[in-house]
Amino acid sequence: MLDNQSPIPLYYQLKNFIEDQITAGLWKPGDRVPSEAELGTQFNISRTTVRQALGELVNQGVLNRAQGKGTFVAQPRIRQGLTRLTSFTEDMQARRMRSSSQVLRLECTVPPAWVAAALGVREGGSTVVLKRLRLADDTPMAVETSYLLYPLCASVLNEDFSRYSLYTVLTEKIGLRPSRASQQLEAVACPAEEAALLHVRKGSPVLHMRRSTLDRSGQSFEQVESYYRGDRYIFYSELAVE
Ligand code: 16G
Repeated sequence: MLDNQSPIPLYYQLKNFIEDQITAGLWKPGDRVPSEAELGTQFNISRTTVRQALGELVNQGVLNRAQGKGTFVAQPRIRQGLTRLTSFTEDMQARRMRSSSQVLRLECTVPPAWVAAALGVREGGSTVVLKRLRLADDTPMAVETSYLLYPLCASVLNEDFSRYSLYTVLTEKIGLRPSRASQQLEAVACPAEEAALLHVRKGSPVLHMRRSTLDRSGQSFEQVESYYRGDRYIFYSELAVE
């Protein structure tokens, strides 16, 4: 099935073949991919060639390797636009996925310096901190820590965020409607604590984000720090000249 005479390298032809199997739905997320030896025999190519094809697909996140178990077709990633201000709950609803949260921390706290500066909290002043593990269809996707203005948001301390959306509670109970936000993201190696929560290896690539959310008057009421799984998310934006 691979063409020896083609100027296209054999490893690249095998890579295309595997991607075609996945696109056609013949190999499904979670399916085990044939071993290097099996693919080598099937296509009459060397194991080095097979290894190169599989290695590139692993690096691209198309396949996953599980130590001692083999190579598997990766779960499809969530494609998340970066232009609309939405909540995790809304994002999952739009994909017909079930969102849920584990509340890891909800209390009044003295915030880190970057939060205090951004929210205009005086030295020694407090914020409400809400740290959650966010899950989609029961799979851990992100760890989010939100710092909220205090005492304005004090009533959220009594809410059950394993069931309710923060943005819904802020809008309906406090009249704080998220209207604008600025957000930055960078790739980092996943710290140990977040790795355990997200079920990824410590040091694997994750997207570290900070968001500053403003209300209609332009006041920032929320500073968020999040770690999103690099193997489950693609962030994209559309660009135009001007
Ligand atoms: C999103 C936001 C987060 C916000 C949360 C509210 C990012 C990258 N994401 O996950 O800032 O706090 O939505 O979600 O910052 P909720 O209304 O579903 O609780």
